[in-house]
Amino acid sequence: ARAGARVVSTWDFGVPANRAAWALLGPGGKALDAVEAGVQIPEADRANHSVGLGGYPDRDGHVTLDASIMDGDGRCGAVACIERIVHPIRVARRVMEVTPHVLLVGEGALQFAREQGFHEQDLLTPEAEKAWHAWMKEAKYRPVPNSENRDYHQSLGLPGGKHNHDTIGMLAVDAHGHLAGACTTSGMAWKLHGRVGDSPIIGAGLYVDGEVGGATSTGVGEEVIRNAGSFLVVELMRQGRSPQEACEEAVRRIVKKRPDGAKELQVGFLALRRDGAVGAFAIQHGFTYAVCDADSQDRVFGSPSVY
Ligand code: SD4
Repeated sequence: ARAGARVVSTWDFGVPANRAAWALLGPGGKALDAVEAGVQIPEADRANHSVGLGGYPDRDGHVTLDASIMDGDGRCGAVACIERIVHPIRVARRVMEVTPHVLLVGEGALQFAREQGFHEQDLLTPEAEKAWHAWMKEAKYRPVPNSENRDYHQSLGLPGGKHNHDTIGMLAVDAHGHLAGACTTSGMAWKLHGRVGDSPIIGAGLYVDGEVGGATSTGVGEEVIRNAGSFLVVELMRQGRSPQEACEEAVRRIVKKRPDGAKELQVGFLALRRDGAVGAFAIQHGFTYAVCDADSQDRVFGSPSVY
């Protein structure tokens, strides 16, 4: 039997994002439209330092964004290292719909966005700039994963540090049984200019197969790319694992490959099977995800973890 519509997303900031997605899903809208609308909430939120506007810059002061979108029928689009556009997810969808390509990067992605009529603006907020200057003073010149950045943020006395802010990955199934997913981030704070994470890489930060389900990830993108994480989760579900078992196996594979047991790293996976079943698993304690359906719009769950 087909379950009703449902949308899930990473972290507690997924709650308002899910609500925006639900405004379309609830009345019978398409999963693809819902996820595109939902992730635009954190993209436009200045107080969120790991997605879109207000995101922390790279070590040279550029805010560069990564985003991808995928439909259950296999269509997908993405942009990586794009600057000056508040809603990279909308550009990703245009890449999917009006070009023969899947992924546009950097200057070329910005040029395409301009041609498509997107408005440009400076994405570096005074607050993010202040954090960048403070980081430069410490002169470590070392990128920090967003999941570790919380304490750092708090130590600077900046607001927002108490929350688990990171990439938003969102997966939805609509009332017609169609699946879609979206993923968007400003990536790792203080990263090298040009660094691309997992979020815009189809199969790493996001993967959706309408016959099976979808998966998305958050945390240190390099580890997710190395292990083709979201594709792995979906393939494991195809082979019969539950969404929970699939997320756990993908996390354990990352941990197993690290000589230090990934004690310092955070990676979390979130999966939605086509029947609406949800799973999540992370390396570190503290990963949360939000679930929204006809029964309840703003539930947040703590994911189980290795540590
Ligand atoms: C990335 N998964 O770009 C994203 C977000 C991040 O620490 O930086 N997490 O790797």
